[in-house]
Amino acid sequence: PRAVHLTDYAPFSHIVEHVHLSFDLRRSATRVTARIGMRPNPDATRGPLRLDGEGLTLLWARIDGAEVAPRLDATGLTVDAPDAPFVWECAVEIDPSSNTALEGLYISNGMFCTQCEAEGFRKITYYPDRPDVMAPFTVRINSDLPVLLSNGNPGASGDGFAEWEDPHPKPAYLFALVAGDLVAHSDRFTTSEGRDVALNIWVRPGDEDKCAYAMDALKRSMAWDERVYGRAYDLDVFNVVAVDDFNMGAMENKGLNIFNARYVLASPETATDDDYARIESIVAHEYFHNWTGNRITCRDWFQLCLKEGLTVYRDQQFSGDERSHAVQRIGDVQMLRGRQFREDAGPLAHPVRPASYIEINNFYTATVYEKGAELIGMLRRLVGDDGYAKALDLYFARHDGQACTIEDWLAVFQDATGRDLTQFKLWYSQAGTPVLDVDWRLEDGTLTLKIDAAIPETPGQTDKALPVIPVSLGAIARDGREVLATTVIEVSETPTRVSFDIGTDDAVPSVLRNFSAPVTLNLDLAKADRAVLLAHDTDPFNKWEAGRMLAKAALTAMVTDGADSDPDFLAALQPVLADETLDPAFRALVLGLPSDDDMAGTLALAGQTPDPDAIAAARRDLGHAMAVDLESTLTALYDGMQVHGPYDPAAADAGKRALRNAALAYLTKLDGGDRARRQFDAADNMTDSLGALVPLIRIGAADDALARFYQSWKDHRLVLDKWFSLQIAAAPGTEGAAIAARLVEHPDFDWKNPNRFRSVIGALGMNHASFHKADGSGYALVADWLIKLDPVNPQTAARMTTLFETRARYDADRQGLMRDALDRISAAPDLSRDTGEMVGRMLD
Ligand code: DPP
Ligand code: ZN
Repeated sequence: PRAVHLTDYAPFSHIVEHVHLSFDLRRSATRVTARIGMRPNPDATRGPLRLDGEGLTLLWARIDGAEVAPRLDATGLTVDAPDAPFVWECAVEIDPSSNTALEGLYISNGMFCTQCEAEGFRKITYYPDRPDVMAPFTVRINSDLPVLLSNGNPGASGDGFAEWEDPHPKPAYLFALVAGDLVAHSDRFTTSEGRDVALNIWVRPGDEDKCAYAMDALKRSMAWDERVYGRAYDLDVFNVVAVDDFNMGAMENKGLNIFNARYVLASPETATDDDYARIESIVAHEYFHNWTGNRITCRDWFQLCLKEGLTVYRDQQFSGDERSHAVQRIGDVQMLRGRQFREDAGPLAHPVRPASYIEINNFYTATVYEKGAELIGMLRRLVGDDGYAKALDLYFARHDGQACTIEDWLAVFQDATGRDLTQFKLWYSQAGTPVLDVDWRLEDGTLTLKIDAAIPETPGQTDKALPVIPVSLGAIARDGREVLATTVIEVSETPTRVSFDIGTDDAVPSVLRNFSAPVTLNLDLAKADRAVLLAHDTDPFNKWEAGRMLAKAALTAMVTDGADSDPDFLAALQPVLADETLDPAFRALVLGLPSDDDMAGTLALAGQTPDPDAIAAARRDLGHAMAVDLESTLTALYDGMQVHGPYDPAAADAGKRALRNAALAYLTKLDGGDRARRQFDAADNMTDSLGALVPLIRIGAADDALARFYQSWKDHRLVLDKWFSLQIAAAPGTEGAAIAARLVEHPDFDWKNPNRFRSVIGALGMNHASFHKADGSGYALVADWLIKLDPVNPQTAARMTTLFETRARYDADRQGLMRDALDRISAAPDLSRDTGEMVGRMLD
């Protein structure tokens, strides 16, 4: 397959003025008739009309009413068209019932639904399937199913049909259609512009009692976007549909968002606090796309971060405002490090704006999304809050209705603030996580920092120039006073030297506050100095980070030198955990240890070869030492953080449950599971139920609880996903591989459902010691199943190959076994373009 290059962009030959689609829905023979008004594009080179199309049976085609015979090939058709405005019409037949790839029009549990981003529309009809072709759509759906939905506002409807009209020009990737036996949870919202909007969350009958939280999150998102960005909703209806079979999290189709059911449905009995938080952020994310993505879209798929980085940034801001900025930031950074830094350090590293791709679906990555969001945060730090607000106003005013580029985006910042962003722009084109080596000295009351910056090599990129890096810093005296308030410096050359008069030599620098840039920081601090920051830093991120660095140092010493658990670390933790002035959610984060995968990456970055068994053992031993050493504090937290009254998913109660359950996880190492079993028996919500079940799984004492959990929830898909995934992901030792091998035989392992597949095969990847089991059984099982899934659902298979992206970290034996697994996948007959590209990059 050929690669597509950013530099090859050319505008489409024609302008699409209007699209009308008519669907006769039938399970295995749906007929789609299109009538599309077009005219030559004065800004493009003249040529025949080329339309994308895949897997379509063309029944007839006409131009201006006269039958034509286009030249058909595997990826579309070509036809000569008049050098003047004309109407293209065609009818195609497609087979939704055999569409297991879940791209285009498919059937999930009897419901017709679509997924068009990025290039699924070409599986519905012939069309210029590219984001810079925007047009208003009208749609007619003919079907006996009771609920028929498409984008925009409802038009006429009656027995067996419904019409929809979307006045806002949109690219084809935002097209959506849903038809099924659905019920709505409905509400209304009046916008700041006075528009009365009908809100509906459509679900399968029986699920309507699980929509209230998503609806609440939607209304709060609508109000927030008006308040913070001045953006109001622009249609009379906003529909959300929950679908069981879905490759991604959710999709922002104009006026008709389609969601993976797991990110909509929640009740206290079935969803955890984390599920609620994720529902809130994804509902917000998709809603915010209405302006950042839909009203202003991307010129081409290389610009994906234009909508995704910005929209992730906006949803993170929203969640921070609704909950806690500190807790949100720590969670976002954990995710960034766990997924994006890992990606950036391996064979799949790519710039936030890639320069080429074979299959665009492979670039919906942590780099595009999460690092893309970090770039927005850095821009804001560089131009200030007012500059950011002015730039965003200009962006919406200047580009509404357009398909834009990163150049357009940066130009609004330059024009609104006068700031030259040439050096900043390097962030978009260079892969790799910059490393900052910081030397510091404190003499005569002056704190001096020397910062060396470099970006490691990544595939296809060796010599890199330094992008400007905003580094936020302060200093804390050893008696606990802040002696330097937060200041942002710009590292634009290497080395960069700065000094601050802080009036004391008895202080500790606090560098990269609030994680002001997505970089790796090497700053040599003594343990005692880190303990000062853990106790006193006014920046909550760096307060947490100080504890994390102590934990990593302790674990590293245990793994590499066979050291005992570090008593200084344990002593430094205790007062923070017991500090009643600190948010329980924050304290829960302080109590968490770095994951095995995080430790493996940390050791690899330090030039060592991580031993998965040794890492797991060190984590277990340190956890046990924490339990013993902190037992009275943990017991007090367990008893004191109990939440009374009806379940409320909001941050305050969720934080208490998080801290209480974190304490329980440690105490379970000491009490043989007595408390956990009692909590499991008494729990009236899923958070407390799993808060007890997971520690029991970890100590190998959950057989009875798991059996009861299965009996209670075997008919509830989303909860059963948890049952599958937790017993694999939390399995002690290296048992996860054998448990996964057993669970793939379970009658409820419906492997064609992406959520279920991920909750078994993906869950094994979340159990580091089991996936990397020395006999290679973890790798082999994943490879077997990816080979099996690939012909059925290439997108989900390709995504999961990333489990192998860390191969280079490990010892020669494991590397060989992982290569064998990749070789086997690569040799599979008729491997998809998706998986082929991913495996190819990893085997290069
Ligand atoms: N555009 C979707 C999202 O990020 C993914 N396809 O919400
Ligand atoms: Zn998005």
